[in-house]
Amino acid sequence: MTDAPASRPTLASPYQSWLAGDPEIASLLAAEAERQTTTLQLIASENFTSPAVMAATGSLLTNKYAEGYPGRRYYGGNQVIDEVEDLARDRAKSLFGAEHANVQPHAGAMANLAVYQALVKPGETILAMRLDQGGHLTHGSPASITSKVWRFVSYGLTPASDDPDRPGEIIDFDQVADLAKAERPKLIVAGATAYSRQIPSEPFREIADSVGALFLFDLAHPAGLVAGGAHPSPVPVADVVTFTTHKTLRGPRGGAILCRADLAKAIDSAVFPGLQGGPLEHVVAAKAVAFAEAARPDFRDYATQVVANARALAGALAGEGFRLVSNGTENHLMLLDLRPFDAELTGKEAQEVLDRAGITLNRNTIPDDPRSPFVTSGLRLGTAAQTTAGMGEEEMGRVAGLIGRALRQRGDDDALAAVRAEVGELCGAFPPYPTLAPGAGPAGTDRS
Ligand code: DSN
Repeated sequence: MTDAPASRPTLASPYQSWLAGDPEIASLLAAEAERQTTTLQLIASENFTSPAVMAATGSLLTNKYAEGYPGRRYYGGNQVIDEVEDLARDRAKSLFGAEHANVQPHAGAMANLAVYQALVKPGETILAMRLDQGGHLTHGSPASITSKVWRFVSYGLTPASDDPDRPGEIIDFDQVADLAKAERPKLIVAGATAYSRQIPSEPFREIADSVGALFLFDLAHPAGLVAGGAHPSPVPVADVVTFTTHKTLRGPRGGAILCRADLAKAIDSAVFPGLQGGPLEHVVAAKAVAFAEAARPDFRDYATQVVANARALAGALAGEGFRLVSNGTENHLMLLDLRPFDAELTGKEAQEVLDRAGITLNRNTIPDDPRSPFVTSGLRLGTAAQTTAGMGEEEMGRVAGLIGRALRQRGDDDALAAVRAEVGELCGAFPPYPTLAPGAGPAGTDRS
């Protein structure tokens, strides 16, 4: 257990002192603040959101019920809330060039469910990417409610290839086209959670048009890259785009939907009252803050650096003896095949060893993984968070070296402790919240 909060830095929350009456939670927040700032955050779906986003998330808007939409609420007293939500919708539309935005989904999963509910009748067919090839649970995994309500058909990746000029393990568009022709889906879904290449929208659009299907792009992971101009935008091409606000977009935890104006009513009704009750307006306010931050010129630099860092990290990890799924990365993440590094090492063990060394990431199945999803032969890593903290390509080389060392010496506690100490030193030079932590951070990292 950690010390009392009074002896801790207060970066755990802008309101840490208000938690004095709950020392248990205050202490846990302080411990998490320490973990986030002294260890490497390489989970591809995480980021360090700004103090302004945290302030809005922690605001008194959490007190307000606002079922409905601006101008059409079921409770009184929503004048301010309406302005907040209108601002969030307008900023989302402007950031992505969309005709309509719904900023109420509590999460990306809810956003996808709402789109299915709006556009596809129960039992009708949806074509999406298989979970074990990089898709998401809500793309029809047998474990997800989505597969119980709708009939899913899944596409996957091309076979692995050693040819650097023709990488394998990329979306198999021939398969997408063949399945679309054979199954006549109502909706085709693009998007993934563990796919390291850019996903073009045009081939999906063409295939959808050829069979009269609608086209949803699940932009959960690269939304920030699109906002920052580092990934092509699906917004002008797809009928609907869902995304999460907390990954590369660096906002609060939540989801959102963009769509054409003619689909707005169906999408809005599917979110509320179809799926959710009262929206989380404190989170909607924080989404508005994040959309404004992502529209600033420095966010373009950030998005470019995220991708450059991913490329540097991937190259350095290949040098350590890992195999990169699809031979590399074009976005913020990469998938490592551990088997060429060490045939005995599983993703589960690697994740646990790296946790002990202060390196946080997640195990992940690789395409056609012989091991179970709980064990896996792979790791997924992303650069969104440590890029926010100010790290660049040089640091990515160091990070790859630390990962290789920790995994090679995983039976040696002293060696792991030495890696942990170096990780602490590296993180100490790149504080994600220089204005909240004691002392000043390096130039250029102050986002307050
Ligand atoms: N859990 C998210 C991720 O890590 O990619 C997807 O929902």
